[in-house]
Amino acid sequence: RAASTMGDTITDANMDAVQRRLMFDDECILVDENDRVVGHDTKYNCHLMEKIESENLLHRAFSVFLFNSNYELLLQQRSATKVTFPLVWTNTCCSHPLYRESELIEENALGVRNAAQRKLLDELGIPAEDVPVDEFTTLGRILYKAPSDGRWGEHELDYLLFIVRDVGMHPNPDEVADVKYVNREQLKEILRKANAGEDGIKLSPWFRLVVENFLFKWWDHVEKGTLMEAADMKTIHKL
Ligand code: DMA
Ligand code: MN
Repeated sequence: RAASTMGDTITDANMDAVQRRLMFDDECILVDENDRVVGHDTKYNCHLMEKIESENLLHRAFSVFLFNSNYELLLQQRSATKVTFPLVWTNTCCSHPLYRESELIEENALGVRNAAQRKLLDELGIPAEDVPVDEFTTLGRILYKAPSDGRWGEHELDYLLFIVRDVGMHPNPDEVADVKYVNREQLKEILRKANAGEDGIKLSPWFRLVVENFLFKWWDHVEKGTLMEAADMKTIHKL
């Protein structure tokens, strides 16, 4: 295939058709470092490292952490066809609020929560009624940059959303290779394997940042039902 001459980098020619459509149809929200909306651009442009660097493009994103009633966290392994970070293990669901009225609503991050509900259905087949937008807790925001390969990467202002619900699920194979609920000990074992390079397990850079900075202390709040106490929507953590 065409990519063989350039490692595994995905080119326009060999990009998966489903992922290509999303790259051009999804219009991401451009923000400044204070999360103020400054414009919009295609998902394609927002994830090209060259554009990110030359135009300092930063876009808004979200990361959902869904726990069941046993307080186990749902992880997903990204599909092999994802343009960025294929086959890495990560939190439940990640994507971008789009430049459209329903997903630009800033009050209590409702736009981001609407987008999260949309993508939990698209990626994991979780019905909207199983993840009501009012059930998400917005814990905080992180700003990070992470190359995926030579050509693609992330530069995001990422909203961290937690939800504790038992849900129905039908993963979409275009998006998701595998799913798994884990308790803390099981996640620590996955981290150990990823760090040791065992079983080919890789973690996404944003999931790693959340794990290293916040996840285990927030997990205590999940179990105690005190997540609101941990929320800080004033700070933007530059990681
Ligand atoms: C983008 O996720 C968002 C984060 C926090 C990395 P993604 O690459 O899974 O987006 P999409 O599902 O829209 O392809
Ligand atoms: Mn992104």
